[in-house]
Amino acid sequence: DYTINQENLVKPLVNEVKADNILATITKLSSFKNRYYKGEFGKQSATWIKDYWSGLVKNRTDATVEFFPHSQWDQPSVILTLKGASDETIVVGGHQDSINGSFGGATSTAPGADDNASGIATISEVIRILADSSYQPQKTIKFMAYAAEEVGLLGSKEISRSFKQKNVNVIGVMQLDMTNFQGTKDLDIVMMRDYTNDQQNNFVGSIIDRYVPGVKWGFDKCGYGCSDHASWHSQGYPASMPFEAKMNDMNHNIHTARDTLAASNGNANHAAKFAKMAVAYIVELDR
Ligand code: LEU
Repeated sequence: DYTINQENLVKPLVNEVKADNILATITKLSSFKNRYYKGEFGKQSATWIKDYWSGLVKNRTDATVEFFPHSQWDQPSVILTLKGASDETIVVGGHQDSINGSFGGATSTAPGADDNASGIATISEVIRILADSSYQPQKTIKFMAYAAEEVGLLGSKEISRSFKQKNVNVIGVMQLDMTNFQGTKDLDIVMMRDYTNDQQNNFVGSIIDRYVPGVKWGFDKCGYGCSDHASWHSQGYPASMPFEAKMNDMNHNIHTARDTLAASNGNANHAAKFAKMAVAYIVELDR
């Protein structure tokens, strides 16, 4: 449920978040020429994420990392599972693919440092912290790097449909897509109201107030199913989309060769706020 009462567990984990780890992951992911859903680079980057996440959990016997293959294109999604005693499932995900322009292309330059190396790097830091701590999940926690978001949420559509078909009891979904560009001066985290669950959005807001002091949050709308949370929402699962800025103020270099780390200030301080929020969200929802 949405009560907040795990301070003894949550606080030390939140304190473990290190922006420099997020920075290193963004640097690596944005060094691929692109992470397009078709072509060699998008496959290579998926393999890199799978290997990286496998290394983060190598000392955990309760963890598995798998590809979720897609039949219509080569780039697989990546799913890391921390298995708890209960089948109730918490999903924290973001898309791994990047794109240049609306038409993309397997050879164009698309570093996607903010869109969405930042989200995958934020998630990776959460994985590292939970894996390194002695934290034992009660529920099942799944981290996802979706393929093919930029071409119509394709990877997350297949995954959320298959979860629904198998009746997986997903009790909460958090989408991290663009976490490292602070475009709105007086706001740090902006909860998108459309294609999301109001109650869970308010819960995430309360999580921020309690565990990420000094971070200001508010609401806005995408105006369309702007990211993978919409896939889960369409299947009836409660989803939230905490975003880097108000829609109008977001990073306007995305989908170009200029979506570099330098264009997000060259540090990962903004994304670190999202990692703190996500750790606290997972542990509070897990208990
Ligand atoms: N990163 C998203 C996309 O390119 C857009 C953003 C507004 C959430 O699909």
